Amino acid sequence: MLFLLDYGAGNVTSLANSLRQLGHDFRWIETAADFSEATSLIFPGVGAFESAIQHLARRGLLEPLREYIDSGRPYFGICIGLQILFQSSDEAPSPGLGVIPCPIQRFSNHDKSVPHIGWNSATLIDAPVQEPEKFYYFVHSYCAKYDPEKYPEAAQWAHATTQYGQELFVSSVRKGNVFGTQFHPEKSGTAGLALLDTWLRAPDAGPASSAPRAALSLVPGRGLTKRIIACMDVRANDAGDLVVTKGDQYDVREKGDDPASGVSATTGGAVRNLGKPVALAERYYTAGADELCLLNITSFRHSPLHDQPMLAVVRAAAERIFVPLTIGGGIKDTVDPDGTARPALEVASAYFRAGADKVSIGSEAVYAVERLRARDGLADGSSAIETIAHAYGRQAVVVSIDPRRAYVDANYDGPHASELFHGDGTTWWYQCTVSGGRETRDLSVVELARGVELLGAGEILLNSIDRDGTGLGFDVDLLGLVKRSVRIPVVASSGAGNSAHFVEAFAKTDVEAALAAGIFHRGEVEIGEVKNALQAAQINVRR
Ligand code: 1PR
Repeated sequence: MLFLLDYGAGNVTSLANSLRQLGHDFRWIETAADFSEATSLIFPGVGAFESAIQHLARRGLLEPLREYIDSGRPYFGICIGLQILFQSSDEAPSPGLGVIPCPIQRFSNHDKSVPHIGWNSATLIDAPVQEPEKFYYFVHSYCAKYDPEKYPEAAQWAHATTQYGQELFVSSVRKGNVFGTQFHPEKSGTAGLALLDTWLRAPDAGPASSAPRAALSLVPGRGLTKRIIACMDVRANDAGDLVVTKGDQYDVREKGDDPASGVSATTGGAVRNLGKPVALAERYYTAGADELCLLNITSFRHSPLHDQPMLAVVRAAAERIFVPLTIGGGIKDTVDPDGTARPALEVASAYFRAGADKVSIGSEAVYAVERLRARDGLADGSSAIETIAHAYGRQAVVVSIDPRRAYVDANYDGPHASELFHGDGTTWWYQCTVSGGRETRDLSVVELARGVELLGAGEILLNSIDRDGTGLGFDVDLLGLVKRSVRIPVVASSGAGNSAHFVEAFAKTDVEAALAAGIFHRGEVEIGEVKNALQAAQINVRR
């Protein structure tokens, strides 16, 4: 019987969905006694090494896990489930299982963003023939460096390596009964599902090569691909159904009178309805989107966790799509109708359990940075960013920023004077907003981006209210500014009108991903077309 080991990390639901999709039965390890019934075991970790070790130790599962692996029965570790096999991790004081005598170390962020988030290739060390490149989804800040001179014994375990910037790391290990991947097969589309299925059909990995490993050199042009993300802004329409909508500069209502509702132009027409969220998500997954994003855009209103319809949408989407899913809107402390308080961490946990891989925090991140500023930059661990990053790892926390240009006199010398841009006879800085742009705050986009990075955000989703829905292209001034201010990945958003706009964003700035909504929903541009244009411009993408 196949068993899955769940220590409360984020990606167990995704793995369970993948196994169901592939038609494999499984059970969960609940107690130490369950290990004796397991004939194969998958440990799908994500997040923090220390919380994984502590959680297993608290539940009395750490030693039984070691005994299970020593017994020679098949083991497949994913991400933290791979890292735990190693001697130690820079991330944590607790030792690992020590099966592989080598430390897990942090990526250097001198030449690149950390975490390493996105699709990268895994090159098999002993591939008999040169196989076509396969791409898998990675999300981690720590790795086992591939260094046969320094760690010859550990290099013997290496099954595949991956290049990120100027570093080469072990992306899968294989020896005897043990197999492990640093990437997430459950989130790696058809390539990942095929890899899982192959292992499940023959889980005895077999002997690894005993030949000494040679040093490998970096290959120019190889490495992390640029991600293309489809975003669905979701809200209830006037009939109460959850629909994907799309605004112009955040106004999602039809212009002009709406005969059905009798609402006049002065108060706004009906909510634009561009389709059902789950059906659209499935369409974008099939079309090759590298990631999907679902944003509950009315969550600035009261958004209780009890009976939350977005949870059902996430659950249904996660059963059908096998690329990462980010959920945003309403990730904050809430109160249910019966008065039960739900801290942001509990709200996020409900979305992770439903199948989300990351949560995106909007307004609450602005308030958290304002509080941080009031404490002279001292983090106190209380914000939603901190509590969620602590429990699930920073890679699971995205901050969605909704900035708007604030126009000032050309001779402005106020507090944001160092962040001014000039063009077409105007001068501006980028000001943050909350509640879907309804309220501006005295905080610049640079202050917000740096603040959320300090609090523990793993990625920034950078919208632009000025460009949203206009089709005029991404605001490259804004992208460059934020990208230069932080060391975490940045996703460009708002304004895409054609494929050339994606090329421009990646050519002119170092953003890691670009997101669009309207052009994909209206079928004006296909995801494949965008990737063709990027490839033609020598920009590395997943095919
Ligand atoms: O504040 O934590 O509850 O989060 C609310 C979330 O909802 C935030 O991520 C915020 O950006 C989003 N949101 C709120 N109101 C709106 C609105 O449109 N009225 N949508 C809204 C933001 C922006 C992008 C959009 C891109 C690309 N949508 O998600 O998809 O601009 O569009 P385009 O390619 O068509 O130009 P909280």
